[in-house]
Amino acid sequence: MQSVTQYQSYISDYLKTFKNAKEPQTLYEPVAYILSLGGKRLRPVLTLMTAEIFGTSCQRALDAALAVELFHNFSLIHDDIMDAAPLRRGKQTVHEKWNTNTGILSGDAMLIMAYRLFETYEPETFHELAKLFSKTALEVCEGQQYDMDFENRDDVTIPEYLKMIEYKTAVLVGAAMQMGAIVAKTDSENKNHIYQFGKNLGIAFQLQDDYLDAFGNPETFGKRVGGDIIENKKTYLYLKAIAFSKAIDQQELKHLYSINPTDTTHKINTVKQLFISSGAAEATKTEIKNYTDKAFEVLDTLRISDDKKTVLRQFGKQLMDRNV
Ligand code: GRG
Repeated sequence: MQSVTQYQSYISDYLKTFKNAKEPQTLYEPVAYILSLGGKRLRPVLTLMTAEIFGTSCQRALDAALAVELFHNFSLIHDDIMDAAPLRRGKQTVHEKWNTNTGILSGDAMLIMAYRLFETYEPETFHELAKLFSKTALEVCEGQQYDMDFENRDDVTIPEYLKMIEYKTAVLVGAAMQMGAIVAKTDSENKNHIYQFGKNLGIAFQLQDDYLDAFGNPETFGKRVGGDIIENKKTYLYLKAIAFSKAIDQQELKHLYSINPTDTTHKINTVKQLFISSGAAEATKTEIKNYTDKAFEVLDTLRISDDKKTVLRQFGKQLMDRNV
């Protein structure tokens, strides 16, 4: 097993060989740009790590890992367009730097580039990877649509919200890990269990993302802190705050989530205060831990050595404590 930093550097090195000058530059420059912004490379790291956990060289999993990262970056470009987000990874979003149509088309190209990377595998592995990828991509679309639908609803429940983040975010984390297992040709039980591990970790990861969006450090978070509040996004924090609050605070929260002031400072600060005083901030932390623990329970069912389980557990703990 190798360190996360080592896996990250394999991915960066591989990305350098992947980026060759192609025409039209107007299509490929935004692709190179978003990939150059880095990010944590969480998903491809998990693909490489899982491949090694199930006994194959992580080099064999590089194409699958890159496919996952390309897909993730494609979805970020499109998500930023949908959200009209100005910043991604602390830099201008693709549609801000170029324009919306460029963002759409370069994103589409990335999705196709991702599929093509599976062509490097033998037919059986190719088939398994492509099948998982298509299923996952459709679920991500469904998750995104639920997210958009929720913007127009006042009655979103916590289970509905959890389902939405499972689809929008967590299934890709599960798939990233299962891809490593597929490349390593482990048995189907291991493949299913590692998917469940990744999915639960992915739900914890998205809840942490919600938490950091409100309470993260603006210098390290890479996105506008308070972005979800400004956009009136009914995240886990909001739903819990509504559930826990007395009528008067509920009314204030609902009012704040119905306005779009030019100066957002007061709105962000008041909402954050209500998240804390209602107990929603603490409940979100607890739920992050619950989903991380759920992932750890799955570890017991995996047929791998204890030291490999320790590596996975360590990774989960780091994610739970992250601040970027
Ligand atoms: C699948 C065909 C198809 C369309 C995509 C736009 C869209 C539909 C889905 C959006 C999915 C999305 C952006 C979910 C959010 C996931 C998330 C938590 C992103 C942040 O991930 P990090 O923190 O980012 O890993 P870095 O920058 O570290 O890579």
